[in-house]
Amino acid sequence: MSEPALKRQKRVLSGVQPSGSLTIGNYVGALKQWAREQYNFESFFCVVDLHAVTVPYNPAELREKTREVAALYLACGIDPAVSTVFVQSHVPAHSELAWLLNCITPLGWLYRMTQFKDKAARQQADSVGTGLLDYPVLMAADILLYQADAVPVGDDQRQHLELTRDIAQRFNHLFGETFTIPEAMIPPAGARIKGLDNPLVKMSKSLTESEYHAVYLLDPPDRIKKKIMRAVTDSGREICFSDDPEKAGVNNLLEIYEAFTDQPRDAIEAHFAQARGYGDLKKEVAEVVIAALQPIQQRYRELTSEKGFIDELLAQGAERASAVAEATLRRARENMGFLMPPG
Ligand code: AQP
Repeated sequence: MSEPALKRQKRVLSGVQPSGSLTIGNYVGALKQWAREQYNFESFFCVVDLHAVTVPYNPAELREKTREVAALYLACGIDPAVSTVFVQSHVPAHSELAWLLNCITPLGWLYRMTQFKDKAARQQADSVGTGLLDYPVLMAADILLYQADAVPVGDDQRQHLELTRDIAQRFNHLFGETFTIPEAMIPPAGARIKGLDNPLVKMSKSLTESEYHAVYLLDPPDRIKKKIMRAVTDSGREICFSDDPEKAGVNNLLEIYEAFTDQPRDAIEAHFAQARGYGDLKKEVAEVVIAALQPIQQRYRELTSEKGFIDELLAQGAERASAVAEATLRRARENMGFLMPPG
């Protein structure tokens, strides 16, 4: 049976891939918003492990990172008593709905995705997996299964969200009202943090060539300071927000400061007007990042010291998520004309 859409609380669904160590980009673009919004919505947050296998990976590391990412969700403020936290592959409905949606998604829509083009370009052309191209369809399934109204993500996921909306509209048009059409929820600050080593590219957990590219949530304070003090800037002195690619490094540091302090831009520029140079800016950015990550790291250590705690929580989360996901999947299958099994 379909859910009574008008009666239920608005929902959010989001996830992060366990494809590396979480960065401050993942934190301000996604997790920080989730922690804030969980009280305004019925919330589902999953560790999207099926997405992490769309590029070459190490199985033992995948298992370890899946637990690590789940523990970091909680350490960053996701309350499992309020939100449902689970692992994507523990709810098989994600894979099944992805198959159904594959069959109504034109290939041309997928070839246009910039993340596919970027990630495919990092591999030998003949070893790019079909899953990498199909990734946004699985992401659409993740979102549509929970009838999510909003999806809190960083700016890089905007195009995938648009595709999810297109797929949902196409399905509803072909088979009748089945899915809620979701909106992207992009944070006002920190929506696209750039690499410290190259402020022209997005900071990514899977870009590991340079040890100075990203600050990771579990980096010790001295490493964080070292990375930020070495961030690429320019040869000028002016500390202000700017779209000029020449000033991208300073702009990125200011955006990190903005995202971590929640201060308005004019107050930040006024604050740094007296700075003696970029060294002062970097020092203060390092201080606010270290101060914000310290309690997260402390909580992470507490959560992971209790053996089995995270696994138990994920089992409960999968049960709660499955109940919602199965109901939507059943409705999608019925509407598509599949003969339903008895019961
Ligand atoms: N640099 C960033 N600034 C702001 N938000 C960001 N996000 C990622 N990087 C930044 C947001 O974090 C969530 C993570 O999503 P994901 O793990 O599914 O994949 P992604 O978007 O591709 O993130 P990464 O870190 O770049 O992962 P890899 O390297 O594995 O591809 C999303 O909400 C994203 O917007």
